Amino acid sequence: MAALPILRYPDPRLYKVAKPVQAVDARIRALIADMLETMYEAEGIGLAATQVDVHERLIVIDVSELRNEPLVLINPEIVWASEERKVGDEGCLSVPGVYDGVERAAAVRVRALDAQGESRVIDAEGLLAVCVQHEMDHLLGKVFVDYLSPLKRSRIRTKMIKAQREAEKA
Ligand code: GNR
Ligand code: NI
Repeated sequence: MAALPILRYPDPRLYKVAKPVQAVDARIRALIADMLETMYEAEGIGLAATQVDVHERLIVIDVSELRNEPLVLINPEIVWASEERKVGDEGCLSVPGVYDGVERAAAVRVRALDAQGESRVIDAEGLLAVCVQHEMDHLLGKVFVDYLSPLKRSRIRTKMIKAQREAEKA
């Protein structure tokens, strides 16, 4: 297993649309292991393959307190979303240090394949519902800052590019 580098906003590769996983084979299982290691090392509650520059529909999530309840979603589809919507503060491993409110469905039902390639249905509410929607957006080439105002997004872009330059100097 190995932790993978995480793409940082505004890297254009974060805007690529992921393709379905064709087969849950040894390559995908190795990628799942690497993505879980990457997520735990970065202390995130979720990670989409897009963020590690793999453009296939694969997500790992762990919203548990003890960080011992990994969830793997392959080719996820939202089959139902509540009419009720909620605004919650979000952050992203690809936009470190930025947190802002995003409105999303309060609850969703998702169908996906698990790490064994078995079809599963997951009912999500609260933080899990937020995380599933945030990760599925990544697979569509969307980052949470895309929901913010153009002014906020432009400030975030400038801040990220500056931080990147500083990191390269160091
Ligand atoms: O670690 C993460 N925390 C988080 C907090 C609120 C809403 C969404 C998230 S997802 C984020 C990890 C990440 O960037 N996943 O793509
Ligand atoms: Ni994210």
